Amino acid sequence: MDGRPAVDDAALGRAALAVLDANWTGVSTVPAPGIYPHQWSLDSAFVAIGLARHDTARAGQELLSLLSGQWRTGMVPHIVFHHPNGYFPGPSMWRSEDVPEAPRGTPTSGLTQPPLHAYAAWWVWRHAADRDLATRFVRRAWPSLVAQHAYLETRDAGGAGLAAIVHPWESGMDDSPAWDAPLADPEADRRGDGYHDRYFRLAVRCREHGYAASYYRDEHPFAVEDPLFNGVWLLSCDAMARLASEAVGADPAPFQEAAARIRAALLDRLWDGAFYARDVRAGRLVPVCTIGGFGPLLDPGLPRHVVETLTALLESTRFMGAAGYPVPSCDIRAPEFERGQYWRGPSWISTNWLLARAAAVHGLDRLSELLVASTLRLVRQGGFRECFDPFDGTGHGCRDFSWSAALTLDLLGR
Ligand code: 2M8
Repeated sequence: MDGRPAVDDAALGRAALAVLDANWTGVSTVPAPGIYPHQWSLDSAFVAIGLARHDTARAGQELLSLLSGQWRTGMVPHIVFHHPNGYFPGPSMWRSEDVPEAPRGTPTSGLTQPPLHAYAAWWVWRHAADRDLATRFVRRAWPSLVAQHAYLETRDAGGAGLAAIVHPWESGMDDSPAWDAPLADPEADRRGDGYHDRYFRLAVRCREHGYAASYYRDEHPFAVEDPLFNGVWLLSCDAMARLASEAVGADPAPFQEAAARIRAALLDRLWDGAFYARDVRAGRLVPVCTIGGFGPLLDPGLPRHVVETLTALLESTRFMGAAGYPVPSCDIRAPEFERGQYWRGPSWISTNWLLARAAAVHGLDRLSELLVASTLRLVRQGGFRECFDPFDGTGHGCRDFSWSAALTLDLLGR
């Protein structure tokens, strides 16, 4: 499975860079031509990670360009619209310009996405050929990253130290079955609304309440503590602590303390033999195992017995064990699993990359290598597609998808 000749790697790397060049607008990178013609938050973090070893300046610019859309509340929006057209829901739905805290002249969405940005900034800093340039970039980004982390504290709808997402789009795993129960709504059933009608109505509700943290905390019907979102937040808190002491000359302690708080809350709130999303409004865990449940594995301080239980689940026939092209985004044995449906079954390069990192962090080198090799096999066979059938590797969704190309580049350079 691994042992391909270096010449193949070189060609794959060139192809990945060509995709990123084609998707570069001069300001930032679009996730894919046509379908996603703006700047997405999570995608930009992965793009910066992929560019880190190749182009420090562009990796930094990718993140700074995203942060130009940051709100005064500290929220980093999930989409920054550098031009008005081409995607629904676009600026006329979000109406960020009507919100006093949103930036003027740069329309954005009103939601956020997993806060991978501090980790991406740290990755750029760590791998930069030009350390001075990287340090200047980190110092520029630092106040925005600090504000983003403070904002996440305001999202604690459950009052226990975790950030709650207020819309499935905030998870990065839009159609995951983890959101089915929290989205259940007899009124919407009666109208015959599909997922996307519900998503749209929920986004309109956020807008009608000014995207206010107090509304999210007290009233909004969808408030979910997601293990991936919070695992990524914890990872970025660790990265903030490192950047504070290594690059910025700031106090790392508040970020170390935040990481410890999130770790304790993840174990206390979301662990029940596996990590599950918690529906804050219903006061219960959503009983379906998805790829999101492996998010806390990114934490270097996760207790050993939890790491062992999680990796046994990951390697079992419910995830990697029965899939020729892992890692499926949902437990293969769950009734909700659908091999071709967006985030309900297919394998994704982004989550594979995060899991390969998580395995490496815990010294699980064999597992990490297996994840790297199977991820490279997906793109070698299927190209830089958005996602892949976990049984036969067929590509689905967009072609020339930026994060698939960027993370391939990183895996080749490791
Ligand atoms: C998908 O999400 C967007 C909405 O934000 C969509 O479905 O139109 C997700 O896969 C998300 O994680 C990703 O950031 C975005 C752009 O690639 O597409």
